[in-house]
Amino acid sequence: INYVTAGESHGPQLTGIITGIPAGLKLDIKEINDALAARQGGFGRGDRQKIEHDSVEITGGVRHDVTLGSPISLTIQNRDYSHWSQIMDPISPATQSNTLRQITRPRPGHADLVGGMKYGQSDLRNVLERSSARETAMRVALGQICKQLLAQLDINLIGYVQQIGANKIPDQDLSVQEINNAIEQNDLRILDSNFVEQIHNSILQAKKDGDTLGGIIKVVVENVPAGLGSYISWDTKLDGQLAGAVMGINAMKGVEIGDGFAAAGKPGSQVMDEIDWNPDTGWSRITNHLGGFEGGMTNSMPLVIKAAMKPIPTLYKPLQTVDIKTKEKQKAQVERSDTTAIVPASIVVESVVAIEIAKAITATFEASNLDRLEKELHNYREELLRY
Ligand code: EPS
Repeated sequence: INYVTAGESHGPQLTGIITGIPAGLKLDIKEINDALAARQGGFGRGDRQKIEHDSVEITGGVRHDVTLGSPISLTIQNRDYSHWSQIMDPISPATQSNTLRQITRPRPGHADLVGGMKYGQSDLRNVLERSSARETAMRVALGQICKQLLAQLDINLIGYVQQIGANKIPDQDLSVQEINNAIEQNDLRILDSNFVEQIHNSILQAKKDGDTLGGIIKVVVENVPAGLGSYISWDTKLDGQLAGAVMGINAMKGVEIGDGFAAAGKPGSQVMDEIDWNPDTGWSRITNHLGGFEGGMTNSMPLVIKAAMKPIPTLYKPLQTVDIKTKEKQKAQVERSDTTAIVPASIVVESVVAIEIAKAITATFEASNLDRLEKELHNYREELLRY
């Protein structure tokens, strides 16, 4: 599986192409659109989402709802383009009137300044438009195709929010289904709805202060067979690939597998997961401190991946910057933005994790056709049971 996305935040549309999805997968478009809607939602979003109603159009690789094994191409319209059609026009040469709304005061923490330096841009809009998290809508659409593929193989996953700003929600050891039931009860994708009011207030307070909030996201993946990824070379370790994909999401500053950083301060006896065996269910671990990975390989325990998201860099009460044209000290550009995007980001993290697991599965087993892949995986699971 490989994928690429294209498109600017206020350009005509987002485009995505994914290759390597087996033939014969029945796609549920409504489910993809539901995930896109969920990514648009969550308390703390700004006004852009009142304009957008993301839904996916499939333009290749699928016939009568079923994948063909060929590259799948998707588009998502940017409704906001109607307000930007001159400024973001892909074809017409630049004139005075279609180059209004230039950005010259880079926001600290955003791609603006370094992107401008690297690509030689005098209008930082040329950086902002692509570095915007708008692009993650397409990663969600592609990721949800992979999530549907994994569901066919009895592998299920979910992403949820564990911390928003300084508000930590006590974590619980729950199944994917139980997590889903709990987070559906509120607009923060958190396990315990008793925290909702307190967190709403802190988001509202941040908004009032012209400030923003980050947070922590956790993804759990269930029923992954042992042995995806490999210890044989650094770049075949699946935990490394997952960490790379998660860090590749806008605003991510940290990734943990299992107990992660906390494991560093504990003695080994409290970190290693003792091995067990049972004739009916095969090999397992008594605990899961290592988050389902040993030697860069899945070990059949649930995968536990956490991501730390920094607060959004666009501040309504802007920080100091320097204008790239005048070199004068100024306040940074203020753009319409969100107070927090931690809820949408939890769906984005879930989606890229789905892509990486699907990638590992389709690289490990013959995956031209879903039926064959199902049989191969079934045989492999049986073989592991007898090991
Ligand atoms: C973003 C700024 C806001 C967000 C946007 C990401 O958009 P705008 O500049 O149009 O107000 O709403 O996120 C999305 C559009 C999205 O779909 O997630 C930014 O600067 O990164």
